[in-house]
Amino acid sequence: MTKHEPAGTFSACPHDCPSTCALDVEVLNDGRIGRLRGASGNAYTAGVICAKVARYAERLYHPDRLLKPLRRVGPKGEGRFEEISWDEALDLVAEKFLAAEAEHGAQTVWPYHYAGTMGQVQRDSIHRFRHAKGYSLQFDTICTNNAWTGIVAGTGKLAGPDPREMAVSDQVVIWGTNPVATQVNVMTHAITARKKRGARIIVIDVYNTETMKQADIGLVLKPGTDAALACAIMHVLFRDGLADRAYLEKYTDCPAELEAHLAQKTPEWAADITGLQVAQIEEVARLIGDVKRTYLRLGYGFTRTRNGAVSMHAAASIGAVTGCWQYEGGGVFHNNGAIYELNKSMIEAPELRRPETRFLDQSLIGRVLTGDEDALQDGPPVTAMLIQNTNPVSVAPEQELVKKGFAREDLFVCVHEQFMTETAKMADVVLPATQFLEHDDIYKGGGHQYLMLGPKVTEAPDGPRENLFVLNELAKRLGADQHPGFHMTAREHIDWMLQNSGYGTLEELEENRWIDLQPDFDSAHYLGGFAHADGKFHFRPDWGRSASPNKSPIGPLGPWTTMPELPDHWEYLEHASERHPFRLVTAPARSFLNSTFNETDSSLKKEKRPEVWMLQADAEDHGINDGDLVEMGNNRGTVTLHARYVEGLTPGTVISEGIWPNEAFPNGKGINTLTGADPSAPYGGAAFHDTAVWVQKV
Ligand SMILES: Nc1nc2c(c(=O)[nH]1)N[C@H]1C(S)=C(S)[C@@H](COP(=O)(O)OP(=O)(O)OC[C@H]3O[C@@H](n4cnc5c(=O)[nH]c(N)nc54)[C@H](O)[C@@H]3O)O[C@H]1N2
Ligand SMILES: Nc1nc2c(c(=O)[nH]1)N[C@H]1C(S)=C(S)[C@@H](COP(=O)(O)OP(=O)(O)OC[C@H]3O[C@@H](n4cnc5c(=O)[nH]c(N)nc54)[C@H](O)[C@@H]3O)O[C@H]1N2
Ligand code: SF4
Ligand SMILES: [Mo]
Repeated sequence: MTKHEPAGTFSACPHDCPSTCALDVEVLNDGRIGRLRGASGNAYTAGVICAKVARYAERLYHPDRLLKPLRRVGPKGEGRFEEISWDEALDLVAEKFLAAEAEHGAQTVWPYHYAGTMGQVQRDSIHRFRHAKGYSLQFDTICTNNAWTGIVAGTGKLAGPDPREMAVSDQVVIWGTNPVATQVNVMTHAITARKKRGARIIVIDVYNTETMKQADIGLVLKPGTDAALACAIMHVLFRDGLADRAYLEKYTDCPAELEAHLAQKTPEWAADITGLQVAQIEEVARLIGDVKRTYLRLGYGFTRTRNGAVSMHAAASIGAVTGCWQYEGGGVFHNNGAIYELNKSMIEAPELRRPETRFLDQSLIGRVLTGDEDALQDGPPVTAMLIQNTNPVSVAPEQELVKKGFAREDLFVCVHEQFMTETAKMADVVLPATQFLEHDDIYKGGGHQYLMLGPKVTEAPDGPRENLFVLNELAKRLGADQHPGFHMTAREHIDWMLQNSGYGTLEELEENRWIDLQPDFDSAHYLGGFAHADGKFHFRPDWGRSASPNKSPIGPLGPWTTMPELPDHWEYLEHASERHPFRLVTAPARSFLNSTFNETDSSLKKEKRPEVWMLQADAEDHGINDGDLVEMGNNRGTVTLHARYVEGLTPGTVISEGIWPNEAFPNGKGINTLTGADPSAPYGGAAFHDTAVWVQKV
């Protein structure tokens, strides 16, 4: 018998992760998928991917994958379903959507989606579908609002220095992100800089993360106090002659005002607010001032507080004071979303959108589904939903309301999923979805600069269908498939988008796998001026009218009128109180990706169980021993989980990693029982790491 060499092919990681890795896919002799590896020819992926995606075969061939369309038979949420055919399922969904529309108008239907796949076709075709019918729109608030608003308030554009320049930096400041867990490639490039150039790595977080353990200097501060740290750093820079005054004059809006404003923002002032030592702040400020090639890599984590946009803007302002932007390996980077300029009109059909249609806030899904009039914007109730690429019954804040909403008998829900998630369990119809290796799509990297093809590399089992299929078929059954986008395959969509964006053809991309869209050095470093109309970096943002790509469609939200005019600590946080003595941060787990992978055995084994991590002294004050089962709660609800003593936290802070299934908690209530949905300022968004709680022994 001749032994065949395993074949290889390629893809791109579809998950909601800034790394969007280029993948080499091993195809075994029997045609099944083997290991996934990072493509070495891709300069950002550089051969490295995370462990959970390397072992993707476990998820692809998982015995619990959904394979057949299902219709609910028992009471809502009980989880009893019967198999039906695709035609029956799609007919039923169309019939229910039409009936809902006849009773309440088209906006009673709310297609709800997020970034389970980041593929441009499979993720965003749902917009074409909703526009074609005039269904309610979705205002995306669950992830990026504060971060994008804060950075764009300063730079005017969501883009920055080439992320690969981290490897030629002399100092990488990893601020409010935990890349060892959440975007491993940041570490690849930072460690390269350390090995090749002796670069220093500084990490700023609220606990001693795996990333901080690899740092030369780690600063552990209180959640939501980063702007105070940033102000004190800038105070020292001005005070000690480390500010680049020529740069400030040329490139920033109001340097003299900023300097005067910062005069009182001393390290002593910030030490009080942040819980850091004065000496720590002085040291880091001096290092940031002394080392010209400093690359500030700013993450999402430190913006998931009610004041998060202010934190991001303040941290980004540091780069404009030192002028590190001018140097290779220097500058401030958060995300490259604005460099791609894709023409997605065939996918999304924006011309079909009716201007009067309401945007419902994604994070407020609990309030929307329980009939909150503000959340519904005084419009009709939501009585029908199609859900793709998201698992709100685990990931959305105010979980008690979310569950109550999904339990409504008068709400018809169709969930298109790969697994029987907690959201799918609440559905009336469940449709099985393909996984990324089984369909065609195209991806862009937020943390890098490649546009990447992810072609279909293996046949799906009999049953699951791609998102595009479901949307096109439903549009047809609803009599709303006039737009040509409903009659195209994913490959045709990719080709159309590429050609109409000026990026060649699908055939060319199949040859090249990816396109490097890195802007030239001068524009990436804003050497010709920042992206605001006046060409300046703005220390004084126009919060209510910023250029944020996440700008609220219903105007500024939260107490935005009281936002600080210049970088400052802003007290808009869910503060601890006598009743709620702790502040909870619900950081991601390394082996899960949001709620994805919380169904695979190897990830579950690594993460073990839901826990709350506390300082021993804090725990003892409340009579809690290491390993005790405890209740953690606030006015939104209570969860039960095990306590663990850890070091490397500020007093009063507790950490719970990972979005576990609700059922992994002894009382059946997941971590988002505790998190709030009230909008951050200025443009909304859930503050997942900003939650006051009490913790007590069960
Ligand atoms: N393994 C894994 N990878 C993931 C994800 C996952 O769940 N698991 N999620 C994916 C998604 S959707 C996203 S958006 C990205 C997000 O990735 P990141 O940008 O890394 O953001 P977060 O994961 O929210 O939080 C990162 C860190 O911020 C810290 N943090 C929280 N509050 C504060 C604060 O007030 N100040 C400071 N300085 N730090 C704070 C947390 O402790 C955590 O260590 O990761 C993606 N990658
Ligand atoms: N407590 C707490 N909660 C959080 C966060 C936190 O840090 N702490 N982070 C928040 C953030 S940043 C985010 S982005 C959200 C993310 O929340 P979600 O967007 O809900 O992300 P996932 O939990 O990964 O769920 C994605 C789902 O999409 C499905 N899926 C994947 N590909 C496809 C496909 O091609 N078709 C279909 N139909 N389905 C597919 C997967 O099986 C999975 O169930 O969670 C938020 N929730
Ligand atoms: S690091 Fe992120 S992009 Fe890369 S393989 Fe893992 S989840 Fe995917
Ligand atoms: Mo996210």
